[in-house]
Amino acid sequence: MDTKSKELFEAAKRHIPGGVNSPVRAFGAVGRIPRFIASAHGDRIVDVDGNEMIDYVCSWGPGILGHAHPAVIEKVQKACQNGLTYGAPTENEVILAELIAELVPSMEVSRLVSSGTEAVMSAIRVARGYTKRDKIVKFKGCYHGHSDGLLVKAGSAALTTSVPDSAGVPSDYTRNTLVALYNDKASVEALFQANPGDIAAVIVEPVAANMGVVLPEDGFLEFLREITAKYGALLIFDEVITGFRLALGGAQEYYQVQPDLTTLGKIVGGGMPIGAYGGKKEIMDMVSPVGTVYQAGTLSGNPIATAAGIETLRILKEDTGIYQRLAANAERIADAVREAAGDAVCVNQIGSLLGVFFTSAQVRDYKTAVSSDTARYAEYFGYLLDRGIYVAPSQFEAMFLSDAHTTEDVEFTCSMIKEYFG
Ligand code: KE4
Repeated sequence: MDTKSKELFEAAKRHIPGGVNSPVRAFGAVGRIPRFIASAHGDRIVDVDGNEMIDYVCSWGPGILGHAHPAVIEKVQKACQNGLTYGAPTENEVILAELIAELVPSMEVSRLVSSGTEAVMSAIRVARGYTKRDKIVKFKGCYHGHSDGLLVKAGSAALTTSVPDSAGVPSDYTRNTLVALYNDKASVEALFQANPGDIAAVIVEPVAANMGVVLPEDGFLEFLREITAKYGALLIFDEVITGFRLALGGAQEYYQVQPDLTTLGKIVGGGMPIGAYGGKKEIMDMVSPVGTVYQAGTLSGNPIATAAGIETLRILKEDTGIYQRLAANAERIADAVREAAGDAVCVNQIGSLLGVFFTSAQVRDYKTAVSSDTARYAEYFGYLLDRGIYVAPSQFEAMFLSDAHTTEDVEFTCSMIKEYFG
């Protein structure tokens, strides 16, 4: 039953584009009315019609501890008593920057912003300022937020031409964005050979989680580290999803590959709007007011968001057993899908991230990801939703686990998945 969601959706569409403040929330890819959420605690979310669901979206990643974690809420409520924002430096920002540097050693110096998009656009600007080069390399199927220069995908000319995949982005803004293929070393090599001395940076999701979940093949990340160093380009790990999720130190700890710059979002804010970018002091000293790369933000590092971020990272730091628990639950679900669906689906899982692709191909890149049957995924989504299980409303997103997912809820999820594939 979704009466109230339907009413709210109609009202929302009168004053908000598509009725949502972020496109994926509109459930367009799955052909259902989006559920308007009223509350969330632990691994459950409750919509405005009172439907309680087990949540595997976790707000697209921030919710690694589960919703409304008491200690985080307590810190946020306490911070609110002292005002919401000052537009001036605070102790919390020092504490969070120190925590980031401790947990992600490559981020010796970092700057807080208010979203992952802002973190990525700023890191790209720093890379260009530091190398005095204009071109950047991204990978088809990787998403790095909605800044103009990154809203591109390879055109039919494949790797070396890029056309904007959003209206309103002048082609001039994307001519410096080159597109390679994930897990395809030759495609990266070709771009460097065609643009020697012009590439400022390669930006990559160390685990791609925006074309569904696609893992880096052995040696791919190490290859990116080597080729960027060889050509004097910077390596940027976009860890907005993987940061503090794949390990306490993110994908760079998990894979033991150290980038020059890292972008963070989601978990670093504990559910409040925080993004961050950072790297070696030598590079980050490019950033104003020290250096000549300008970047600013009214609410950057505000006391409420930093209170949530600090408490979240503190809990993760104190209980690293969480990563084994998260992986065990994700593996349990991945195995259940494989067992039930056989070779009708490809399941990619790493740590607490998993992706279920309706294709018999082994999904290793954009091409194999888009070979999936999205209509079948929509049916799978609806079947689970109707039984109180809320997974991503798009084939090309990830399923997220939190530390609040109970064994009982994971087992129920597995039983419903098995019933679906029946
Ligand atoms: P935000 O600006 O949405 O905070 O972060 C952008 C971003 C940057 N880098 C990566 C790897 C990301 O996954 C994201 C945003 N992720 C999407 C989910 N795939 C956010 C959900 C949404 O767009 O509503």
